[in-house]
Amino acid sequence: MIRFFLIFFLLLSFGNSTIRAEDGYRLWLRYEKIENAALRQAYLGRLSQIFMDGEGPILKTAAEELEAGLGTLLGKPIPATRVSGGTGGVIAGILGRSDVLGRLVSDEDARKITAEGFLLMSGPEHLIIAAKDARGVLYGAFHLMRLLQLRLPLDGLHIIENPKVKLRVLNHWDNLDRTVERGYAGFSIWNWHELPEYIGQQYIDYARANASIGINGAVVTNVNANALVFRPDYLEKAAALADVFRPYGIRIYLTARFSSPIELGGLPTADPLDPQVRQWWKNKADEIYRLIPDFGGFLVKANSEGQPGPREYGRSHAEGANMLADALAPHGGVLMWRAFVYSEEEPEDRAKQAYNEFVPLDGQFRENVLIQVKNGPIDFQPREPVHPLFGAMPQTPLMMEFQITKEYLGQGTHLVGLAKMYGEVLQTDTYARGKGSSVAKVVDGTLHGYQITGMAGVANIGTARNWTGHLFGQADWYAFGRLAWNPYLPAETIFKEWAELTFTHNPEAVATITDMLSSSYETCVNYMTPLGLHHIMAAGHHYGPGPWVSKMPRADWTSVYYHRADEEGLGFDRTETGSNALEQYTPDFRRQYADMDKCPHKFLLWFHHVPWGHVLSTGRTLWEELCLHYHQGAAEVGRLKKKWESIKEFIDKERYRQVSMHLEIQEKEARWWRDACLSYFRAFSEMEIPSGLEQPGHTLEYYRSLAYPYAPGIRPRW
Ligand code: GCV
Repeated sequence: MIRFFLIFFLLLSFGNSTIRAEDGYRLWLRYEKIENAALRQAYLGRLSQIFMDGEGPILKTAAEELEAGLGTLLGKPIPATRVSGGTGGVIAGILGRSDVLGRLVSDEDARKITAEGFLLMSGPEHLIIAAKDARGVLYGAFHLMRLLQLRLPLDGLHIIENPKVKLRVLNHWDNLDRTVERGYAGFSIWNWHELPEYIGQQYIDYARANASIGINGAVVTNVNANALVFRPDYLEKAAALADVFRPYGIRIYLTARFSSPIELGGLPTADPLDPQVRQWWKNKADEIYRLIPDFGGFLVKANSEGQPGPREYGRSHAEGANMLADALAPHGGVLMWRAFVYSEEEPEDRAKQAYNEFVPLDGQFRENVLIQVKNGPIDFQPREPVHPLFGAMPQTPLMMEFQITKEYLGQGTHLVGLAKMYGEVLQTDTYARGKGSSVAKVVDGTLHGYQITGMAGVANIGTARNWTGHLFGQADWYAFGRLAWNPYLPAETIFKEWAELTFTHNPEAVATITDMLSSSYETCVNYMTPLGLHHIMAAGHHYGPGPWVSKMPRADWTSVYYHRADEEGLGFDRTETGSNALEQYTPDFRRQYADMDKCPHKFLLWFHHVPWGHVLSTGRTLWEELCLHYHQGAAEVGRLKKKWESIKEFIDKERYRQVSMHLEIQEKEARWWRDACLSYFRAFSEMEIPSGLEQPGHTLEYYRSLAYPYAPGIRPRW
């Protein structure tokens, strides 16, 4: 009897330890059963079975996803079969191949669907998912399930959705040793050591999650690249990942280290005009395509921050890029070449260098080259004006590079809804072709008629059980996918969707989460870098404030280079009297920022060196305004916490706790940012923090003395 109880007890405790509560692993794909029986019945009227018309790995995925997703949502098995002539249920497939769909979809609708797009249309007893290709069917399937997850009606449904951007790609800054540069969610999800044999479930779930938001490419290695990935055994590992991604419509890409012909091929040079070098790359591309027939192509960081490149041989970025593009072209691969370039010797304002390097090359790149441009001219700062290149390269496809991981926006512990920032950038008018030339129109190709278009997001994914470390980091991954599909989607729409898919259907809670995400971006800018300040974080790991950083191997890695605080004032003069970086923008764009008194405050110190006592349009001096912004930002985090607390009853325990703990850290760190920065700038302004505002709790020396050598995400070779 005792033995029986012992076994019973052991089983019970083992069972308990393996039953997981809501831990975030399921992301926005939770597919909880629809509680409302009448609604379930209404859905079942059209979704009682699935006719998947056609074959192939991606259609098979679509069928399986529908079967599993609808089955759980509707609480009843929904079997998928090949089309058998029936008319009820979901009828999904590729137009032109299916008689059934051909009869149900009008020519006019069929004409409107483009590559990877889909039609979702409801009839009396059926629901059609029609596309021109298999990916379109898969995206349509996920869209349908999103509608159900959002409890939206299917009556009279008639949606045509086409992706506005062709390459929707995650960039992983993941190293082969599993460290992640600027990664705050643990180690890399790619376990290269165990590949190709061991295929972790996370690879499959990663692919599903991406497909569900329309992401169709993944660069799995760091732009600070390692030539080893081109060694045959590593290529086999990459091929194994490609096999996992393929059924989800995702292509794999690799970063190409420009010096690979030397490091791996034993050649004496990597000169892009050298015939042997060109042949080496051609052979390497052929070898890759033999293993991975749908390989996407290469992403390259060249002549930047120590990475090798064509400039070492006196060749231009176009010559370097074109050599690699030529190797990929016969296989249909693309080359993504980064514009994040600044020279070691260049005394020029860093914000101007990429423009100077690339604009003269406009029109010189091969057709399969995209230039990948960060959203702003410096480096993913909390807020930057848009990169001047977006208004200046009409003949070269420019792809957007956003950072999803929060290197400069609170890393792994701050809640900051990045869709707000992405939207602000995408909606900015470049005036490249007169008013209405938004960055979104440049990126989606409508402004200049680019043939290929793309958007890249530096991933925030790691081995953390909830994928992103901070649970709300999932919202940034989700938002990136949704905006890459449609750069015009309002941030609030995305946040609302994510809140409901991820947490609850309670309208009050959804509204609160949407509000938290929407306001958090401005909040973070205020407590870190208000009024156009930038790059004033601690050196190396970029964790926490470091406006005093002045000694680094290069001046443009220091904070003092960017804020230029002196007894007179604060800010970087980028007008005619300073570096004149403003000149790189179109005249209409420039006009908004040239005059210190008219410049929008959010970019005031980006473009101007403003005297401390200068009275701004608010009636306050620069110093007072600065103090106010820092204080408002820190206070807002307190309000974020209160908002989260107000919806406690609607959130499951485990995830509620995770977010609460991170909000505590954020509040502490926001105050740290505020007090450290104001203590530092006060030494220049020689003015007091206005009475009525909380004074810093410590001396400037104390803030300067804080050191965090093991802050995560640091670049291994700094
Ligand atoms: C991948 C910044 C980051 C680096 C990053 C670089 C880049 O400098 O701090 O970690 O390197 O941008 O985008 O290449």
